[in-house]
Amino acid sequence: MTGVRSEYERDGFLVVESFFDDATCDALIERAGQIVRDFRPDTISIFTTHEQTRRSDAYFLDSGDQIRCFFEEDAFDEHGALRRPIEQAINKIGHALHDLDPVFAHASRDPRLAALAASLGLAHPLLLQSMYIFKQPFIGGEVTSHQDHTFLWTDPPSATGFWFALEDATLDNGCLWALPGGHAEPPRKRFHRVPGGGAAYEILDDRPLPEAGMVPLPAPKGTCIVLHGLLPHRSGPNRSPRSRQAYSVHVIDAHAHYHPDNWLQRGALPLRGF
Ligand SMILES: O=C(O)CCC(=O)C(=O)O
Repeated sequence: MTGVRSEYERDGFLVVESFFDDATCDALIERAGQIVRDFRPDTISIFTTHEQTRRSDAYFLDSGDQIRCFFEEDAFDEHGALRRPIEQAINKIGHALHDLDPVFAHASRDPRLAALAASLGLAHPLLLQSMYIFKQPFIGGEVTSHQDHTFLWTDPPSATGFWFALEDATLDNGCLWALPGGHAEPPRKRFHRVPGGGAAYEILDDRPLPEAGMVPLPAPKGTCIVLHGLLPHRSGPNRSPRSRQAYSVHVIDAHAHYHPDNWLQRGALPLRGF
């Protein structure tokens, strides 16, 4: 077993600095900026992982095979007007950048990523979803502790995240936090579509995910952090004047069963590997 694989299997995450060079990070930042500048919202959809407010609207639920922009919760004033230019108001873009956008597709299918996945024992990875997360200055929302398996459920569990810092991620601007070894925790809940429309959490184990022992993962620009699907992880709000832009791609195993009521469905868009 390689060193990185045993480290990943022990901790449930792996930090690989300097995975992307500055030019790649800058190209992704530029492309995301263009997508937002081209965005003409006729639907206001806000992304939050706070339980009480997660929106299960059609704009979100139908984004598995689309490129769609979701607003920050704090982007609007009490009258519903944007407080700031749209480029500084978007929380994230999801969820098929890796298939539909040439710049993101190129980076997502970097052969070095395929090699990293193979070195961690991921035998048949398929690229299921991608997200561009802005973590905007001053209003960047918190992402509460969660297990990615909750959202990308397969039997057996196989969701694995590849998260890239496109700018320095620090304690001040909302870097990731993770619980070393926490991937041994059983799944707490499953987010899935419900009959009649929408999606909801099914509680499987009502114990909260452990917070004690979580460590910050500050990540210089270009870092790749691999996250096991059962690993509790989170990120804090960004109240600093600097954004913390990141890109993430989640893969599942081709031989695992992907549930037909998972919130993320891709219609006719085929699932492909690296
Ligand atoms: O970038 C963040 O703040 C959270 C990302 C995350 O939870 C993920 O990619 O699974």
